[in-house]
Amino acid sequence: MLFYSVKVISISGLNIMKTLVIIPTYNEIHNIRKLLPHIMNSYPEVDILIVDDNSPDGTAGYVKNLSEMNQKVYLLQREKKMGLGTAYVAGFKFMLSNGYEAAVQMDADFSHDPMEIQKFLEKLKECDLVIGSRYINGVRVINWPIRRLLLSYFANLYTRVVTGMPIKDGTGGFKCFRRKVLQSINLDAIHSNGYSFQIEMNFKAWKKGFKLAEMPITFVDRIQGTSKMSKKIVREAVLMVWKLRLKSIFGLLD
Ligand SMILES: Nc1nc2c(ncn2[C@@H]2O[C@H](COP(=O)(O)OP(=O)(O)O)[C@@H](O)[C@H]2O)c(=O)[nH]1
Ligand SMILES: [Mg+2]
Repeated sequence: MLFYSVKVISISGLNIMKTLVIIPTYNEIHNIRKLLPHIMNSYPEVDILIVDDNSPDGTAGYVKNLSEMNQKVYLLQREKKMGLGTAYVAGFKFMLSNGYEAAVQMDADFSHDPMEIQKFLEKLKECDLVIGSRYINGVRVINWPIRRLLLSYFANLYTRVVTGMPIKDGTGGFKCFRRKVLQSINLDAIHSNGYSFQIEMNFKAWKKGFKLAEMPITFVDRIQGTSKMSKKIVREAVLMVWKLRLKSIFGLLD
């Protein structure tokens, strides 16, 4: 009797877990038109979910068309702009209820290089949450005004000191989660939005004892579209780190 051993090798050479790439969008039509085909061609085995907040520029219309032609692309359309954090929470819930093993989160504006996705998935084999880091092994940020770089750098230093979490880039948005991390965090209790959303997710995963690993990435400022960063987002983060620290001291972290 003959036995055949069949080895499944994916087209990109990655033998990966069932993966969903989640991308929140607000007025990203110029970027998403290039980014989606880029990811689809480079990683034919991953699924992509766009969470759009009714962008006036028609981002959702483009994604909807694509999703009707391609089973790998999904669109979650929300009524109005509700912030990055709740967009990710909606994406994570979709990921959990559809049986994915890994979730990659990234921005739509090419600040996060889609070619790095492969490295995130490789790294996830040794840990539970991979955090793309601009601030390990030097500083790798391209085209940001010095003002914004300093704000980000010192926000990270502040976060590290207040929370005690040993992460150099806790505010970055290019990350990869194992299913069990998202399953164990109470997503309904996540209310923060901008930078503090990233910090809150890292902190809760860390406090639950999951293995976090930082991986060097190069962040390039967007060329198309505009940033949705605001003073409100910075203020929210300043307070949130204290809330997290105090809640964890008093055992109130949900
Ligand atoms: N769905 C949704 N996406 C958002 C919202 N705010 C920002 N985004 C998206 O989140 C990503 C990061 O936002 P961006 O403005 O580039 O922030 P910055 O990189 O910190 O300047 C981009 O893909 C945005 O389109 C929002 O309120 N809702
Ligand atoms: Mg950006």
